Amino acid sequence: MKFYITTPIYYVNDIPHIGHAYTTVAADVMARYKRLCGYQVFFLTGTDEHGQKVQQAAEKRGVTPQKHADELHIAFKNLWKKLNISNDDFIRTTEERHKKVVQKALQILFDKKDIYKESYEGWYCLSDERFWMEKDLKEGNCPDCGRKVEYIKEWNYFFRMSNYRDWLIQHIKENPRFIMPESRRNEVLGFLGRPLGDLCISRPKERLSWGIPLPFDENYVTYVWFDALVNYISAIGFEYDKDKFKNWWPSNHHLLGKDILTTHSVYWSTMLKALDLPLPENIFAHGWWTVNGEKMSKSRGNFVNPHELIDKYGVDALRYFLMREVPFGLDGDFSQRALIGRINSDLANDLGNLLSRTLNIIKKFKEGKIPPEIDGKNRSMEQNIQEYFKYDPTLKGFESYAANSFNSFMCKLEFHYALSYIWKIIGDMNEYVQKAAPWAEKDDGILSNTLYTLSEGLRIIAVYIYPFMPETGQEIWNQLGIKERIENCNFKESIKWGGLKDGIEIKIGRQLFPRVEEKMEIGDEVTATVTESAVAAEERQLISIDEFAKVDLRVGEIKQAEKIEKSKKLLKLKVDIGTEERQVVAGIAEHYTPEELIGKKIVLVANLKPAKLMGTESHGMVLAAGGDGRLVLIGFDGEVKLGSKVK
Ligand code: ME8
Repeated sequence: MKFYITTPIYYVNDIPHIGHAYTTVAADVMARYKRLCGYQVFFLTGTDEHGQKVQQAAEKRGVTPQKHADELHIAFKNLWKKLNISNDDFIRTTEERHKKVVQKALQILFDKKDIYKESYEGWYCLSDERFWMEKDLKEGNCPDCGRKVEYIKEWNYFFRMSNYRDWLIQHIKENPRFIMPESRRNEVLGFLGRPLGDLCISRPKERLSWGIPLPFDENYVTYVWFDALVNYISAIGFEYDKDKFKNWWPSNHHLLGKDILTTHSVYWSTMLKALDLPLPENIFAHGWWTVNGEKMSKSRGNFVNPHELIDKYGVDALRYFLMREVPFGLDGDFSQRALIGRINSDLANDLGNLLSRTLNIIKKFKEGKIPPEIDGKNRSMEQNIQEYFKYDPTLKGFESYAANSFNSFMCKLEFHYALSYIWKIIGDMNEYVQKAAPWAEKDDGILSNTLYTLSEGLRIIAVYIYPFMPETGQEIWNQLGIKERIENCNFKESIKWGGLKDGIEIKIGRQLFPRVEEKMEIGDEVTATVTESAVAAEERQLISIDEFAKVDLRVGEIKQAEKIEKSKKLLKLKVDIGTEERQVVAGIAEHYTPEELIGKKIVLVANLKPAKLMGTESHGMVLAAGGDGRLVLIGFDGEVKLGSKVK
């Protein structure tokens, strides 16, 4: 079973931004998933280093195009490393292995008369590097990028693309998965419904010198798109490594943005047909990211640099956000606010808390070791879960149910569905832990079952999220005390219930996702700081505002105070909370004399379960702050009514 996936090769005219990161992360998610599923995977990315754009960028910097490309392609490699991209190869179009294949492909087409020379005149867009017919221009400018066009007349070489139009229409119609999503497929069919010209594949050297020379005419270089598209076959050995090529071609997915759908679905498909090669199984054109509603560009100053986001929020938070926020195929708008929202809710609250809660309870009640699943004299695991899960899928059934749905989402590149599906299960587990309340469980068997259920659920979730968040998936395993690396496991095997061995020692580690505090600034700008995770894991247990609201805090006044016999620390207080007087035992005898307490306004926890301390009943708790061996009662800065709620 083999799987070959590609990203576009990116122009080295500038450094990469989140748009480039988007396609590459998506390809990485698929590559990692398929590897886990046992596929032999080839994941290709790279850089497009010829053509006018790159030549101009080099001129601007006052360096040769080669030096420029040598320097700039590193920016892409560095970003992919930082994003944990697991590409198997990185192709540069200035490499010999690529140039040779481009020339070979040109020669094949020239020899079979699919390439011919003709005089040509028309409107040329420097930025798009293509000719337009006068009727296509928009107010005299390029209909695609809106920039100025030049009138050019020259001899050039052409590829007989028009010959393949009817065949291509039929291929697209017969293969619904060839172009995805469907809306894009219809767009291409619409484009092909109009007359299709031949493709100009050369540029005279006197106008553009930075390109691969045509093998049959040294006065010309190859059109950058003909050069670039060939990367998908040059990297895997076309015409120089037959076995390698046979193993990998045709590719399973070409992932790209909607901006370059025509070049891939029309130019590339017809080029392949002319070369007698089968077409890729799928070309997937995803949507476009804008930033706060605007097109991203350096000149607008809204260029989103992935390095900064990774430094601020972590690599997996960014990977998760890109894959979860927008359905793959639709356009999306990037804002830090949305990113922070995802981090705080999905990652910190839902996933991070679930792990830290589970592990801390295991630490506290089970000496830090994964407890066994079933205690003979107690309820079975199924009973345990069924009680809390009234709906399907139960956690236990999730290995088959979830795997099927998850796999079908992944095969359709519906990353957001795959993730929301997993987050539904994470939500179920949070509900489960809340209802099962293991911290209050007295029955040891039930407690063991609950804790096993939670840790085994987390172990499996880690496998599911690993393709999206490789570091987080592995970190969950590490903290559960599992020594293996997820990438060395088999997906189907590792999602089977019961894989977690009881008795292993957990290793509570870093907080998975620290909450990010959001601070609004002028306009729509958001600055954010990551809260430090220095506090011990137990203290980091965050609660929601609703959970906090469960504590009934009231203003009270101490009416009476007396020592409790034989106790050094305890005082018996009578506290007036407006509607009633409460008897409360407080451990403040070493810090206050009974007399000085009378008339003090204090904060009382009014809904605490009654307790007996040294034989005296206590109906609440008085709040005090400690430090340097001294306890100080919490009071008020001004007048407050007895019984008012403290919020
Ligand atoms: O077109 N939103 O390179 P390129 C989403 N060299 N994706 C975006 C994006 C955005 N705002 N901006 C860029 C080229 N992308 C050619 C490709 S392939 C044989 C040659 C992504 O550097 C998206 O994948 O302009 C888009 O198709 C690609 O970067 C364009 O990269």
